[in-house]
Amino acid sequence: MGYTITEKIIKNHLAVGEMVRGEEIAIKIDQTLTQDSTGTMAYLQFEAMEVPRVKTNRSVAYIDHNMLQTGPENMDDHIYIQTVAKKHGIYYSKPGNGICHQVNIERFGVPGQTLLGSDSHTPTGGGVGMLAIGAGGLDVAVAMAGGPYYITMPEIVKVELKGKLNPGVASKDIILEVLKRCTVKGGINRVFEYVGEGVKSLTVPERATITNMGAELGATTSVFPSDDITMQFLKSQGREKDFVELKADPDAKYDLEIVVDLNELQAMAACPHSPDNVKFISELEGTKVNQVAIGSCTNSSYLDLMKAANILEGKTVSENVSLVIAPGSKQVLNMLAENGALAKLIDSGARILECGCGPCIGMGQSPNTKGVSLRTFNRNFKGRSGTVDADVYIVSPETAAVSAITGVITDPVKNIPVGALDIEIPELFKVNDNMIVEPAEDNNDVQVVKGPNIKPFPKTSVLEDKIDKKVLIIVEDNITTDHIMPSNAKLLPYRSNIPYLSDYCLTPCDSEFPERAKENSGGIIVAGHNYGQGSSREHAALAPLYLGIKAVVAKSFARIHKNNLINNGILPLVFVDESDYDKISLMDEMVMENVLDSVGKKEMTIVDKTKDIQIKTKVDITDRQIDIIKKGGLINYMKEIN
Ligand code: MIC
Ligand code: SF4
Repeated sequence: MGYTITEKIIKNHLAVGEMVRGEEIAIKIDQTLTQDSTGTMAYLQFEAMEVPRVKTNRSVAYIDHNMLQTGPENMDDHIYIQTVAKKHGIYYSKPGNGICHQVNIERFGVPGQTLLGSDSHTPTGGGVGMLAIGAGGLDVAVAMAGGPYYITMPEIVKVELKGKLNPGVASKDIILEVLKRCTVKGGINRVFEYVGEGVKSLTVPERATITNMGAELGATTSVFPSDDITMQFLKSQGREKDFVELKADPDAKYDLEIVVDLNELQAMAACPHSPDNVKFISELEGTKVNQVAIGSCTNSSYLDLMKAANILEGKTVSENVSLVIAPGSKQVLNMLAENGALAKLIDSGARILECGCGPCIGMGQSPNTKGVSLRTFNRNFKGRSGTVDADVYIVSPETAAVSAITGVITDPVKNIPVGALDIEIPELFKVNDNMIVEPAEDNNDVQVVKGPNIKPFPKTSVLEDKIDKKVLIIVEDNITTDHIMPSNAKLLPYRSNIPYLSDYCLTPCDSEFPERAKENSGGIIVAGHNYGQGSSREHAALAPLYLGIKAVVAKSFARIHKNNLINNGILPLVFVDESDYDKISLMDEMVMENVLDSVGKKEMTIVDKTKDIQIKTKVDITDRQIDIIKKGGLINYMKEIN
C-alpha cells in the first residue's frame, strides 16, 4: 500500500508507536523554532532540564511579537533569549529580521523534515513540504533537549485542488473556502494534505498562506508536496541543496477527501469574529472601512507585497482609511526597497511598519471604536486587535489593497488594474543573514542575562486523590486562548511574569474570574466545545495553574491547549453526556474522589454537591499523559524518567 506525504515523513521520523490512526505516536524533531512571546517560558523550561546544548539539527529563536519596547520589559526578554540561545546552540534572529514563520521558510525550511515551533502557525513550513507542527513551549523545550514529540496519529485529509485561480482570487481564498466547509474545529487530529493539478500553479509563498491558516482549522498541520516549484523557491534562496522531492504515492489512502475547484472560487472574507465565518466579498461590497492592514505570517511575502504595491501604484489611499503594511522579513523589505515597490507603497499613503507581527497580535495599530478593519492576517477573534468592539475581516492582499483605495470593501476581481498581478519573481532573492546570530561554539563563557521582569514559571504538584473545588466560570463553545490569556500591547511585555498575567486570566469572559479564583484558592473551569482553540500560548495553562485551577471540564478541547494543560498538571475532562453542561451553575461545589484510580481508568465521576447530581466525564488522554498528570506535569515526569 502506498503512503501519503504525511505518512512518509512520519515513517522517517517515527520514534515511538505505530502509524495507526488515533494511536499515540512520537516523532523525532529535526528543527525547532520559538518566538519571543512564548520563547522566554520555553527557554526557562529548557534551562530547568539542564541540557547543555540543543540536540536538534537546527533550533532558531526569533524575536517578532514583542517589539514595541514601551518599557524595559520587552528588551530584557530579548536579551535573555539572545544570551540563552548563544549559550545552548540556538540561532538567534534579531528583532527586525522578520516574522518567525516567514524567515524560517525562507532561510531554513527543508522538505521532508520535521519542525516543532512554540507558535500555532508553525505549519506555515508545510508550504515547503515540512511536517511542521505548533506546540506549547514546554514541548518545544523537550524537543530541543532531544526528546521526541508525541501526537495522535492523525487522520489525513486529501484536499484536491483542481484548475487555476482567476486573477484577483488568491490562495487566501482557497484556505477561506476550506475553513468555510470544515470550520474552526474541523481539523482536530487531522493533517490536510494538498494534491492535484491546482497545486502546480501555486508558488511556495501561496502554499504557505494555506498551510499557515490551516492552524485555524485546529489541524495538527497541513502539507504540500515538494516539487519543481519548491526547487525553484529553494534555489532563489541559494538553498537548492536542501531540495528533496516529496509526493504522495498514487495508491495512498486518505481518510477524507475534499475537492476545491480553483476556477470556481471567488474573493472571500472571514467576517467578525471567527476565521470560519466566511462570506463572499460580493456580499460585503460597499461596507465602509476605517483601517486596512497588510502583513502577518499569512500574507507578508515578497509576492504578497508586490501585489499590493502594483495595485496601489499611482493611487491614493482613501482619505478615511489608515493603511498599515508590515513586511514579513528583512529580505522582503529590502527587495521592495531595491526594486522601487516600497516607494510605490509609501507614495500611495501607506504607513510602513517594521518587519514583525505588530497589529496581528494587538501590538499597536488598534482600530478606532466600532471601527472596521480589513486585515490579511489569520485571526479575527473579538478584541484581538486591541479594540473590543472593532469588526475585523480577514481577506487577501488583493482585496485589502483595492479596498484601501476605495474606502469600502471592494471585490478585487473587477477592480484590479490591468497587469498589476503580472509579477515576475526574481530568480535570486537578496540573501543576507546578518541579523541571525550564530550560537557560541563553547557555552562555558556565555552569561545568561535575566532582567527583573523574568519570573520563574509556576511550580506544579503531584495529582491529589481528592479534589473538592467550586466552579469558578462557565464558558461557551470555541473559547480561544486569547480569551483565556489575552495578549495586547499592555500585556505582552509580561509574558515572562505569570503572577502579573494571571490577574487578566479569562477576563474577556468574566472580569471577576481571577479574583474569584484567588478567594476560593482555585477551582474548576467548565467549558463548551473546542476549548482553547487558537494560539499555542502555554500561558493559557500557566496562569490558571498559578490561580489554582485543578481541572477543566469541557465538551471538547483544542489539541495544543489540551497538551498544555496536561503538561502543567491540570486535568482535562470531557463530558460523557453533553447535556450535563447545562445542569452546572457557577460556584457549584464539585467533588472528585479516588482521583488517581479514576484517572488510571480514564473515567471520572464528579459529584455536584450543590445540585446533588453525578456528572460522568472521560479522561480522554493516553497512558503516558496519565503518568504526566499524576506526577504533576511534564517537567516532573521528565525528571523522573531520566
Ligand atoms: C498568535 O498568533 O496568537 C500568536 C501570538 O502568534 C500565538 C503565540 C503567542 O500567544 O505568543 C500563537 O499563534 O501561538
Ligand atoms: Fe505573529 Fe500574527 Fe503570525 Fe501569530 S499569527 S505569529 S502574532 S503574525
